[in-house]
Amino acid sequence: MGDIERQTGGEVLERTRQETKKPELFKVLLLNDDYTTMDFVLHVLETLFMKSPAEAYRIMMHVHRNGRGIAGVYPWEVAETKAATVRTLAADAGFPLRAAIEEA
Ligand code: TYC
Repeated sequence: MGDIERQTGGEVLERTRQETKKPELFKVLLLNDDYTTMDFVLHVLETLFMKSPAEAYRIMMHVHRNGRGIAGVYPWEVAETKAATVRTLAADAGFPLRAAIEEA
């Protein structure tokens, strides 16, 4: 008989410690501003977030009208990298486009 069974008279021990599982997926959000061109946002959505032209247009207009919108949903490391790349592309192009990450 194993140690645990000896100690518990054969009962199955249950794990009592609370397992706090980290969320698996994160939304990358684009934030609206008054200076980034619509064309640039479309370019980012098509090339970095791999959206079709129609879907990119839909997301861009949603952000334009509502202030923010979801560019994509990814595991943590991918979401972080995509958001960082948005910031680099925007800064290089001289636009203030911002990206944020949120639990999905
Ligand atoms: N509001 C911008 C404009 O009118 C367009 C825009 C859309 C900017 C989405 C940022 O995340 C954004 N040129």
